[in-house]
Amino acid sequence: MVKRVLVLGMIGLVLAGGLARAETKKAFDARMRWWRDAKFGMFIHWGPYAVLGGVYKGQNSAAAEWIMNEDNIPAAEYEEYARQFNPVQFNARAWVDLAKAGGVKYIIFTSKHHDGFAMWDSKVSGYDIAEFTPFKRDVLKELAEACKQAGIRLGFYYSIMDWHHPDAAGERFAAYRDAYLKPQLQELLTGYGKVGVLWFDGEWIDDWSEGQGAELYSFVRRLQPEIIVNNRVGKGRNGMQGMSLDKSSAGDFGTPEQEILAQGSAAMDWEACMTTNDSWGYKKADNNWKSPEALIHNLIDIAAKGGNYLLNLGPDAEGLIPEAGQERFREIGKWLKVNGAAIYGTRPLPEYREGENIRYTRSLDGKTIYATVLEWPGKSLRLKYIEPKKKSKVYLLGRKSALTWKANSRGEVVITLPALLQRAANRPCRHAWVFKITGRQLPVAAAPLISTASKTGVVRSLFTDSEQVTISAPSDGAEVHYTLDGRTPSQNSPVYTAPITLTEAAEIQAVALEKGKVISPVTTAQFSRTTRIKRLTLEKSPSVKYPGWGELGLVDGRQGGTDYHESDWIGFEGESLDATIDLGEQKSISSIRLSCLEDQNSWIFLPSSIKLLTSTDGATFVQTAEWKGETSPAGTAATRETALIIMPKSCRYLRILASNVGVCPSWHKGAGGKAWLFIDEIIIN
Ligand code: FHN
Repeated sequence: MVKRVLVLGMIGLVLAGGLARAETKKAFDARMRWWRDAKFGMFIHWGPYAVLGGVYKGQNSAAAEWIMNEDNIPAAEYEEYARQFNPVQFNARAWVDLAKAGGVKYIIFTSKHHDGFAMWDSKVSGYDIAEFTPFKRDVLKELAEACKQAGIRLGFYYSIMDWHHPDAAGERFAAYRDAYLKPQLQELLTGYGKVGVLWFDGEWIDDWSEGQGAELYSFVRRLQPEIIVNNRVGKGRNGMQGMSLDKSSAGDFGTPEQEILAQGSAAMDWEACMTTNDSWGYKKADNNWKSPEALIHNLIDIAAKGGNYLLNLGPDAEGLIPEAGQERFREIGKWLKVNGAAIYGTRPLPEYREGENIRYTRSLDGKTIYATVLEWPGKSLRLKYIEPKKKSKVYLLGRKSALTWKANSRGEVVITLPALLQRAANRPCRHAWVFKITGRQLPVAAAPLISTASKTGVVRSLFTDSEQVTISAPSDGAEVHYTLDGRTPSQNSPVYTAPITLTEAAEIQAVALEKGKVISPVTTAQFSRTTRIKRLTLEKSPSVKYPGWGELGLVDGRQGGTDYHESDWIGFEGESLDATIDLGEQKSISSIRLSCLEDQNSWIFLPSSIKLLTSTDGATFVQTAEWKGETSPAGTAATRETALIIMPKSCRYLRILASNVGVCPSWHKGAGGKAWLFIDEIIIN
C-alpha cells in the first residue's frame, strides 16, 4: 500500500525490491523538479476515433474520442473503423517539431484510451495499431525516438476503463487488471525508454478502487522509480476540480480538467489539462478554437498559481494536426521565446495574490520577480507586494535597457513606460508583457503548515481542555521558529521540535529558516478555548470535502454565510447530524438554535426534522423538543437559522439529531441523488 504520510518530512512510501522505504520530501522534490520547471505540456489524443472524426452514420456526434460509447457503436462495428486506421501522413518528427516551436517541454500521448485500442505493438493484445491496421507501425516507438532527439520528455496516458476488453468490468475485472492492464503497462515502461509521466484516466469505474490505485502506483514506480504519476491512478480526486481530497491518496499531482484552480495549492502539485478547441479527440465539426491570447493567459495564470498547463491537440485520421491547433501552439511558442523566463523554472510567490490583470512568478532562488500584465498598462505600471530594494532593477522582457521606477509611499513599485512602447508595434511581443524585477530576496518556500489532530492547515480552531498542535517545515533542511503570542517569529524565537499542547488561547505564528535566513512567509493560526462546553462528539464524520473547522467549529461563535464553500460549514452527503454535547456540568438551558444552509441548486436541503434530547448522566436521554422541517420554494439559496426554543431545562448533556432529507426530491434536477445537509452554528443559551 502506498501511503502518502507526512512523517518527519517524509512523503510517500515506495516499495522498491519488496522493501518499503520512505520517499523523503527531498527525494520527492528531486523527482518532481523537471516537471515543476517544465510548466507547459502538449496532450495528444489520437486513436481510431479519428477515423470517425466525430461523425457517425452521416450525423455529427456530440462526441469525438467518446463516439463509441456516446453513439452506442458495437465493438465489432468500431473494430471495422480501427481496421481502416491508416494514418500515412503521421510524422512523429513533425509533431515534435511543433511541440518545440510551441515551447512545450513534455508530451502526454494516449497510448490506450477508453476504446481499448493500443497505439503501440502490444504483445498482450492483437487490438493494436501494429496488428489490427494496415498502418502496422509502432506510433509510440517513433514518438519516443523523436522526443528523445528533441529533448522533450514523453509521457503516456493510459485508460483504466476499457470498453473493448471483455473482462474490463464485473467479476473478471481482476483478470483484466492482472493479465492485461499491468502487462501492457509493463510493455510501456520497459519498451520505450525513460517515460516521464504516466497519466492514468478512466479510474471512476466501479471496479476500480483507491487500494488498487495505490498498488498500481507502486507497480509503476518499481518499473521506473523516477516516473511521475497523476492522481487518477487512484480514486482520490475531487471530480473535475482534480485535486486529491486526502493527502494519503495515491498519485503525485492533481488533475483539474478544463478548469484552473482559483488559487494555487501549497498542499499538492497540479496540472490543468484543457482542450484547444472543445474536443479531446479529432472532431471535424469542432472549429471552436480558443484564441492564442486566451491560451497564453491560461498558461500565465496557471504558472502564477504553481501549476502546469497540459494543452491538447487531436490529430486527424491521416496523422495530421489541424492547422488551427498548430497556429495556436506556434503563437504560444513565439510568446515564450520572449517571456519564457517568467514561466519555465519559476515558482509562485508563496503568498499568491492575483493582481488586477497582473500575475506574479518568481525565480527558484527568490531573487527575481516576474510581474506579467495581461493588458498593456499605458504610460506607467504600479506593482504591489514587491517591496523593492534600492538596488532593484526593472526590465521589460524582450528589451535590454532597464526601466525607470520609484517606490511610492505605500512601498509599491511605480514603473514608467517609455512613450515608444505606447505603440503596439514597438513592443517585444503581443498578448501579455513581463516586467522583471531583480534584487529583491523573496521567500522561496511555502509557509509552514500548522495542524491539529483533526485538521491540516488550521487557520483557527476552538478547543475545550487542551489542543495538540503540530507544525510542519516546508522542506527537509528548514527549521521552524514560532511564537504563541502573535508576535512575528525570528531566529531568536523557539525552534519547533515536537507537538505543542495548548491549554490556553494562543495565536501561533511560524516561519521557516534555513541557515539562519527566513525562507518562507509567516503562517498564523488562532486558537481559542471555550469553557461553555466540555466536549462535542459527532456520531458520523462529515464529508471530507466539507469538514468545516472540525466539530468544535459548530460552537465557535462564527456562522457561515450563504456560500457552502465557506469553511465554516460542515457538510453531510446523505448522512444526518448526530451531535452530543457535554456541558461539563449541570446547566440550565433556555434555548438552542441550530443554523442550517439551504441551497437547493447545490443539492443542499434543510433537515427533515431536528430533535433535541437532554440528559443528566450522558446515558439516558429524553426528547425535549422537535422541529419539523419545511420545504421551501424550489431554488432557495439562503442560510436558514432554525430555532429550537425549549422551556428552561437543567441538563449536562445535549443531543441534537438533524435528519438529512436523504435524497433530492422528485421535482429536483438531482431527483434521487444524495442530498446534502450543511450545518454550522449550534447556539446554546
Ligand atoms: O473521458 C476522458 C476524456 O476522453 C479525456 O481523455 C479527458 C482528458 O483528461 N479525460 C476523461 C474525461 O475526464
